[in-house]
Amino acid sequence: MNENLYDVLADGFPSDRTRTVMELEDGSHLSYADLEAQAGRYAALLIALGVEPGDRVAVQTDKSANAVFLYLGVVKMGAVYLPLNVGYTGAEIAYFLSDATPALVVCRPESEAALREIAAKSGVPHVHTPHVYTMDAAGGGSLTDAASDLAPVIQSHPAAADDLAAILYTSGTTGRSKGAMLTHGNLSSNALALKDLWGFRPGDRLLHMLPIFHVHGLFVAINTTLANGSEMVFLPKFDAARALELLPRCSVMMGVPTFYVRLLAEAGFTREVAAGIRLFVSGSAPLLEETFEAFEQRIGQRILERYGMTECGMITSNPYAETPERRRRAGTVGFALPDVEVRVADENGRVLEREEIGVLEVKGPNVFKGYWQMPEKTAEEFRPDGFFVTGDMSKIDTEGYVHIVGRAKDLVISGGYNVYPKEIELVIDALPGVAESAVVGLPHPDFGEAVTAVVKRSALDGGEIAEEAIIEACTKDLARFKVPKRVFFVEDLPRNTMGKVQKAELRKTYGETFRAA
Ligand code: MLC
Ligand code: AMP
Repeated sequence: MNENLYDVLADGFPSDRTRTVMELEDGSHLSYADLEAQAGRYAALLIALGVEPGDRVAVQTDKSANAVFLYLGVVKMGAVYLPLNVGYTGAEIAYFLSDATPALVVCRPESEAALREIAAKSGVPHVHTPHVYTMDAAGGGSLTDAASDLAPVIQSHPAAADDLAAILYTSGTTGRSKGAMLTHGNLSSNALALKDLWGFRPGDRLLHMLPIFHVHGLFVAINTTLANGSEMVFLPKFDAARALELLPRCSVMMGVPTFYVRLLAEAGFTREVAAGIRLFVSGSAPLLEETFEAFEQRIGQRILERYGMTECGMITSNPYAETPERRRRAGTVGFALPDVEVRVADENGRVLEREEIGVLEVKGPNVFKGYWQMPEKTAEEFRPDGFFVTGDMSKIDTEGYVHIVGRAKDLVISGGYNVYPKEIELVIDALPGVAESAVVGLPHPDFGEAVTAVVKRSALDGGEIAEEAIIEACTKDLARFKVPKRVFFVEDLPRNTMGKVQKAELRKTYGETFRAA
């Protein structure tokens, strides 16, 4: 049997391929037949261009139906899909391209010239022939033009479950991003598990407002919907007012906590508006208990919180079908998915008892194959018995619910996007006028956490650098969601006796900064 993810998903496509797969912003509909034809044409183009199974295809484009079909076409012909956040700057992209050496790059038309230059420097082959193609926000551009006359590929590349389907970059504690290698088996096991676990049924319609270059919007939302052969209302981005208009026509919504905070800020978000939704899912960042409770009070539904990460897809979920003993519980992320094992261990790997706090470890068909070209890093993060060490501080309570109580890794999650302080600190420390910096996440009413920098100026360089200059410099090098929302200056960074910066102290000192906002 072909274990290509595309074929696994296609098993769930409706037998009547004229059925809708996506309704777009302008009200137009695309069918499963459109999906098959367009994904097949992209697959044909890649093959014609000499892209081979296992080659990487890097894609930095806006969210569109064709961007989804391109993802499916890449997977179908056996290449490895590498999505990149449109917020990433040239400097960030240069690293990804040099590390992943894709055979083909697809970008926004406005970044074509810059991407060509970066691709040439990064060793992307055939750049002169040209293997840098464009896709605009509506899904048009040179890639779609080149594919338009081709006969769609029908047969998917025969892939084994262990073959790579995608690489997603996740920032690292050292400041260098790591490419998480996800296999066909990783992605299909997760899609099939979620489809069953969350009760996907005929006629479901998902409100899709997430970005599609990360696990949540790409794999959890899209793969699960396709595996069920159902529909998505597919919007370019989250917009609370549009959500209010569309919710009455949908049955499932997935979002990061910021989506739910913003919905609750709308007076028009009422029980009536949400009455047709059978499932609201939250993840990618902790959902505050107060949000969970306010939502239940206003809407009469409990948000289902689940937990996952780039390396593992979805790991745990609160129950879909609730019983008096097993309800969706605020502040917990529920239970391991079927076939997934979780345990809490100390830093030496000793497994802890219920209620004891340690680091969550995961094993199962969802767990990635390793970091792209980083065998040592990969080995460091796996236990000898195959469990992956997530870096999330957690406990499993006496009833078996998993709680994420913090992070062993130095990580900020802002509006569902991960930001590794080290990456920002490296940019700030390189500025003239800066002696050193520490970046922390502070509580923020909208984003959950806000990236904040605390800086010690350097007397050597005049000692005058201002907050605006630091923010401006960061904006040049870093995606906007990583740029500090505030910068504070100190005489000295607080350190412990080992000389390590005490970030907890900084979080306490500046903790109220955004609360009133
Ligand atoms: C936008 N901005 C952000 C930001 N998003 N700043 C910090 N954090 C963010 N997440 C910046 C903008 O650049 C702008 O800055 C300013 O904030 C205001 O923008 P906005 O219009 O309010 O932002 P908006 O477009 O509404 O975006 C907010 C958002 C979006 C929350 C809707 O970030 C989003 O869709 N997040 C979802 C992220 C996600 O999908 N994560 C899943 C990862 S997978 P300026 O300076 O230009 O004014 C994963 C695994 C798992 O984690 O378990 O799922
Ligand atoms: P990413 O690397 O972008 O995939 O982000 C994964 C990280 O997001 C996890 O390691 C957790 O720290 C965090 N995360 C995801 N879902 C949740 C959740 N429901 N509660 C708390 N943290 C979460």
